[in-house]
Amino acid sequence: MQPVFEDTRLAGIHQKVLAGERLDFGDGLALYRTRDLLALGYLANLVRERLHGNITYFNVNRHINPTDVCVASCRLCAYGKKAKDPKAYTMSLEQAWETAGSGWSEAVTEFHVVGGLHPFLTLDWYCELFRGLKQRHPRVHLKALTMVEVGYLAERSGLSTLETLRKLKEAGVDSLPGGGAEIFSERVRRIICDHKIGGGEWLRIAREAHSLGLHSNCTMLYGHIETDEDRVDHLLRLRALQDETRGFMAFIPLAFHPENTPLCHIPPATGFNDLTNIAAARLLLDNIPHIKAYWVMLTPRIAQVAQRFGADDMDGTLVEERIYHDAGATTSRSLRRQELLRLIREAGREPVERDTLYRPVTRAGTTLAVLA
Ligand code: V47
Repeated sequence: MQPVFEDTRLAGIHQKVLAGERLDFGDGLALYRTRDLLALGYLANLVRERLHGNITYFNVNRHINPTDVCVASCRLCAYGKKAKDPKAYTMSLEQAWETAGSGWSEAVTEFHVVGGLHPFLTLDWYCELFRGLKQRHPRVHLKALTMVEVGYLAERSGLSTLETLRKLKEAGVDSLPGGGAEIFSERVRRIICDHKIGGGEWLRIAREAHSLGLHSNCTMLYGHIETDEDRVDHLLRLRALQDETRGFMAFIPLAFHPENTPLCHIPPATGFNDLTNIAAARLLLDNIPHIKAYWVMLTPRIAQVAQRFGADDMDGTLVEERIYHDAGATTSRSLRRQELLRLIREAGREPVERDTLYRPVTRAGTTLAVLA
């Protein structure tokens, strides 16, 4: 029996989804403008289950933020501090290596390393950091530095971004996280992050990373001053780059947390908004394999529901999250593997622990997801 769509614009999209046809800009706007959230979720879930069946991925990772000192003063950010701020911190290399080894590091398969744009830390310092991490934890995948940090390090070292990426890869970087993309619209960037590289630059550096065989993720920051058109434009620009490179592994929609930022007057995103973004992304990004429901930002509750609205990943254990917590996130800073398993199973999905490249993690021939 054909489902009946309250919002007639979704009926046409349903036909395209069934035929595996690509959605266009107008379809994207219809996805963002519908109030028939359950129909939207139904459509996104069709695609999600076609791609991943009943599996929900998660990983055992650790965030390392070596410094919160940042020369940029982005209005969206509650994390970055000026070097002279007494509350600012910068780890020494030894501290960063020690941080990596602390916590529940025995099963960690990924270090997620990002931080501020520090005025004095050099490309050589970062290369030493990564070499030291690899030496101490040779089996742990290094997902490190956003396109924004790469652009800044290139500028400061006088090298091209391609050469900078080459050096980082030589030092042990295995892939790049998806942060810093925000919203590609220049009008919006001028207001929320005018000190950052432009959207075109972000995409150019991602293209270069992919050309070197470095995979990356990609993100979009929503829930501030962007329009529906800005969101669809952002997603379609990511999709166009993915057609070229196939280098993106996962897309992560990030809800803006206004607390402690200069944009604190903006009301925070709602659950309706969160689920709409997950579903619209799944439907528009037909060439990006995974959609992550980042539980820290969404709350574990919404991240669970998102597994029925297009998401197939929950991100990981994190151990110590700082960026969202400085912006007032009230979620925990970490989740144990057992808790992630419970959340996923309760949502009726089958948990699979993955590494950064989405290969199932095995230990002595048994998947860790099964062991736990
Ligand atoms: O780049 C900063 C955003 C990003 C705020 O690649 C804020 O696997 C909301 O990129 N409110 C960092 N968002 C997080 C990120 C990420 C997270 C999880 C997994 C991956 C991955 C990447 O958070 C920043 C920026 O876009 N951000 N400040 C704020 N006040």
